[in-house]
Amino acid sequence: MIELYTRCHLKDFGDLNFTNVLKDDPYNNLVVYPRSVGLANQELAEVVSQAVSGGYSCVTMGGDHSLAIGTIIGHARHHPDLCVIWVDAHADINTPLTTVSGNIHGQPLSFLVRELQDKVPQLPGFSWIKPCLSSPSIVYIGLRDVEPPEHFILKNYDIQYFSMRDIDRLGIQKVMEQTFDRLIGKRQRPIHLSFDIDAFDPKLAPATGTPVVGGLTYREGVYITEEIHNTGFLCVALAVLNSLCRPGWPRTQKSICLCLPSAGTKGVRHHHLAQLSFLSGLLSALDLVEVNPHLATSEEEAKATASLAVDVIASSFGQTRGGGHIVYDHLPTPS
Ligand code: HAR
Ligand code: MN
Ligand code: MN
Ligand code: MN
Repeated sequence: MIELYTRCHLKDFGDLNFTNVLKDDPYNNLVVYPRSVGLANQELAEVVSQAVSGGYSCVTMGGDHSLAIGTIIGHARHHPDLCVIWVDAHADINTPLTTVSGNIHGQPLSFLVRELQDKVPQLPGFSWIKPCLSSPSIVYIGLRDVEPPEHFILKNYDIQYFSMRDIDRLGIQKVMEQTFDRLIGKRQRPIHLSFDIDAFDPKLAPATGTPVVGGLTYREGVYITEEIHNTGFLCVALAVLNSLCRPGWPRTQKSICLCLPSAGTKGVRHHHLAQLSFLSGLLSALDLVEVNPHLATSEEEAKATASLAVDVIASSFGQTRGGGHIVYDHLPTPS
């Protein structure tokens, strides 16, 4: 499906088998499986960095959200200037000292944000980790279950977030505009999209571990990924327009948007741009996490959640609700 509608070339890097470290006692009698999670992420980082260095946009399907430690570190080895869009009901930025649950899936970002490191103790199994993100390079979308220490971090470390309330207030289109202004307004950077399926409303995505009422609609979720895909389109459009049209064409995204319709009259066909768009693109890595069919109470629930995940991935790579003409370039003529 993804290959058909987007013409992406797909390579399956296979499943990773992780070893559970024996005698993996909790850190502080609270944080569970630190050595196993640390080691799994160390291996994951290696594979992701290989995939990204091979020129691929790397999709990682989980598994829980602690895997973002490995995917973001691996991604950053090749693209140190990356930015992160974190779509989630939760902020996942507790430190090992603020967590109440002890689950590492509620803490991954705390290990990655440079500015936070004097507040983060080193867990056993985590000594290989090098923080690779600065706090203004993260934008959250969909939050509605944020604990007080996490809220303190978001406010005091200059991390932008759009809660469900902000989406109600602004609408998803403005949210995406402001997200891109923040992350790629000044310079184009690779995007790491970390998408937790629990960002969606539990009615749509019931098969997940920590559902929270009041989540994204299908349309809001897919709009987010369509817009992320479109950043690539604009990026390539910019390159094509710059090389074929007027030198010194205004370089802001908004002006490029306006420029696109006139590109055809300059001899650059829309079709041509569309074909080029998937060769580039700012989306450089995608995590799709917290889908857990075992937690479904029926087969329908499991299937609904999984097919939602497929739509998130496909629309991130160019499947559009408006239809695409990439695979269709002429109409049959009556004889
Ligand atoms: N904030 C809670 C904790 O730290 C909940 C964790 C969230 N669960 C996830 N991650 N699915 O997004 O434990
Ligand atoms: Mn989990
Ligand atoms: Mn999460
Ligand atoms: Mn979550």
